[in-house]
Amino acid sequence: MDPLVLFSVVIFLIIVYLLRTAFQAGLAGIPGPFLAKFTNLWRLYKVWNWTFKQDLPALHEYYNSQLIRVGPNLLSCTDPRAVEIIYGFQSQFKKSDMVKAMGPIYQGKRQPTMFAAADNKTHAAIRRPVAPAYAMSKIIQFEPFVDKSMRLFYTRLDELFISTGNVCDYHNWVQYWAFDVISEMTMSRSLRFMEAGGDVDGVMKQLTKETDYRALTLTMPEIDELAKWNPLRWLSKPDQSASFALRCKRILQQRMDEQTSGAATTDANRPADFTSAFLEAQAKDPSISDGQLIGYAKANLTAGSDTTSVILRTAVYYALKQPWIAKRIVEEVDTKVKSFPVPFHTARFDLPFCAAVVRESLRKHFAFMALLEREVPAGGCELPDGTKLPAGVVIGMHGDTIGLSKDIFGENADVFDPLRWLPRAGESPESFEKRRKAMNAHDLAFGHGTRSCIGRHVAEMEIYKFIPTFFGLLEPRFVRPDEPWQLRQLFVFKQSGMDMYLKWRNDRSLASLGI
Ligand code: HEM
Ligand SMILES: *[C@@H]1O[C@H](CO)[C@@H](O)[C@H](O)[C@H]1NC(C)=O
Ligand SMILES: *[C@@H]1O[C@H](CO)[C@@H](O)[C@H](O)[C@H]1NC(C)=O
Ligand SMILES: CC(=O)N[C@H]1CO[C@H](CO)[C@@H](O)[C@@H]1O
Repeated sequence: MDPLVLFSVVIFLIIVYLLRTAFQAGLAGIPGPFLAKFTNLWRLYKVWNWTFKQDLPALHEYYNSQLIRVGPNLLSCTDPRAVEIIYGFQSQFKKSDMVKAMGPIYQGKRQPTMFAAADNKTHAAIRRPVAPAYAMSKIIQFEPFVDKSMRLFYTRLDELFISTGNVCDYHNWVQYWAFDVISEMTMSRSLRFMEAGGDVDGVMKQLTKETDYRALTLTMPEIDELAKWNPLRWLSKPDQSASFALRCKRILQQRMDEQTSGAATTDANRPADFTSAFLEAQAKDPSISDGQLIGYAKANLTAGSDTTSVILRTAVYYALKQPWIAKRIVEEVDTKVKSFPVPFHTARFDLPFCAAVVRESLRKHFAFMALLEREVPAGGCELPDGTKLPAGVVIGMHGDTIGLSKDIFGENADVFDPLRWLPRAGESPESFEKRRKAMNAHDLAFGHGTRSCIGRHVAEMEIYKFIPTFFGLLEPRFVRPDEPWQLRQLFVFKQSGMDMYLKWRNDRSLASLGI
């Protein structure tokens, strides 16, 4: 055949394919960026450029629609009424294919994880046996260990920054702390970031690399395939040879050996950590491999440290940028708190303003950059505004855009204002309760429904305790008070540039923590 004819045929077929993609049934009428109708490359570029999450609200505004098309088969929805339809306990929507790229790889095979399981059976099989380990009644047993790591946190801050007057890179230190806490809970071992005062064995760096890579594969899972034979040197696919995995593996192996040899019982007061829960699950179901256990632990460590530190940065940032907030936290702590670290129960139930700051931080900056994607089930669905979607279409909401809903969160939804979580002057208890319920039902910070965050209580214990303890003990001051923080937005939203000077408040010192 004439090469020119062949070439024309190929071009023709590509055009037909692109047009069919763009004008597929049920999606053709939904507005969105022109390129996004044809290819995921549009979104890949936005994610790569860190502007996907940031530009999403403006895109909805530009197209003046609660439903926009951000990929050939992907819709972003900001209609609060759709939360229950898409994520509710009764919903038949399953997780989209994007999560396939999420499972950790062990010995060349992708391990099924709770987060990444798409169908409800696999998901239930993974989640059900371990769910009890994440219940509040179990998590609260870890409070002494959270306290211990808080004491270490302040001891290190005192040594390195308070007593020397050096600048504290707060944005990093909260992550060291969150990491150490979650690794204590997961495997009764700390990764010792706080002791090192920095990265250990390049673990942190590796983790960022891995999550960055994941952010891109989530947009285009094909990248994962490409990376298998790695034609592009810059696309280095992270794998189990990485130091983080090796370190986890070593620690977990130790933990498992201890468990089997009975040595783990030396500390009788120690609550069973997640490793014990994994091991129990494995004893019941021997088909769960050690590799899976390591994958699980690693996934938990990543799920639990990046996200928690995002919220700890958000809360402290806005409290210092709007000094009335920090002032009010301090007043509340001074009247109600008797001991440090602030006990979880006090922090959660006796400090309404501090609790409101936590809720507002969770609302203001959703920790992930991606939509919470779900697939329209067989038979299609109808959205509250009457739009009908065919089966197989992927639809998602983003915590940031839903958080901007004025109907739900009030006219000032775009600003950080903890007061929205408290009764307003003159507001009747009934109308506050109604408002509060609506906000709770549309708060996507921890997701919603059967796939919502299983680690929520872990995160809440850390965050609720941290805020009043921090402001109760220290007087933080930004080094560059007039400059905004810097935002990195690939897989998780990550803030930096929160350098600060720290000093103890009046009569406070390490002794306030019983050290
Ligand atoms: C402030 C901290 C945290 C935030 C904001 C957060 C947020 C979320 C969100 C939004 C989801 C739902 C994802 C979806 O619907 O696609 C989720 C799921 C999940 N999170 Fe968290 N998370 C946090 C901390 C943690 C911690 C500490 C752990 C582990 C101990 C954890 C483990 C998980 C797991 C295993 C899932 C998957 C649950 C399932 O699919 O059944 N998270 N998280
Ligand atoms: C995103 O694109 C803009 C404009 O081309 C560029 O200035 C910016 O550095 C990019 N950001 C990243 C993170 O690549
Ligand atoms: C999974 O969903 C199907 C309907 O799609 C339902 O019949 C079944 O009970 C669900 N299974 C579990 C374990 O929730
Ligand atoms: C994010 C993630 O995958 N977390 C894991 C935490 O541990 C449980 C218990 O085994 C796993 O099922 C989860 O997948």
